[in-house]
Amino acid sequence: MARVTVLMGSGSDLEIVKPCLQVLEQLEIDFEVFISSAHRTPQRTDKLIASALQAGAQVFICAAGMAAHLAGTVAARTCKPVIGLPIAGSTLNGLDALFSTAQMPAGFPVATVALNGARNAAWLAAQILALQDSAVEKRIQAARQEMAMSIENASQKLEAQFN
Ligand code: RP5
Repeated sequence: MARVTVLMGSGSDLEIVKPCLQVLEQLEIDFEVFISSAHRTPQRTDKLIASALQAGAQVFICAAGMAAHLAGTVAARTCKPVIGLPIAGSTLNGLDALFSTAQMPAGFPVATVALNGARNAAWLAAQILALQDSAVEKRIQAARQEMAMSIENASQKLEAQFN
C-alpha cells in the first residue's frame, strides 16, 4: 500500500523531483507518483487525490513551479499532511512557486520545503510516518548516522592534507 502520494504539475518537474523518490526508496517507504496539474488537468488531479485517500495515503508531496497551486489544491481536499515542493524554473527563479506554496490561508497548511528541496520533502514525509512507525524511525536514524560518518570522513581527508 502506498503511504506517500507524490504529485508533480508537469513532466518538466521530474528531474527536480527524482531525488525525492530516491530518498523514499532508500527509506523503504511505499509511494506512488503521478504527473497532474492543478490548472491543466483539474479533474484528473481531483480523481488522483480521491483514489489516493481511498487507498490509504497518509502524506502527500506536491511539486509545482510558477503559480504553484497543486499543494494547495490537495490541502483543500484532505486533512492529511501536505508537503509542498516549490520548483525553481520560472523567470522569477522560483520565488513565485515558493510564495504560492508557502503562503496558505489559515486552516489549510502546506509544509513547504526549500526551492527544489526534493530530498527534504521525502525526509519530512518519512518523519511524519515515523510518528507511528518505529521501523521508519530506525531507518531515519541509521541514515543520519551515515551522513555524520561521511562528514567526518571528508574532514579527515581534508585534515590529513592540510593540517
Ligand atoms: C507548473 O508549471 C509545473 O509544475 C511546472 O513547474 C511549470 C511549468 O510547466 P511546463 O510548462 O514546463 O509544463 O504547473
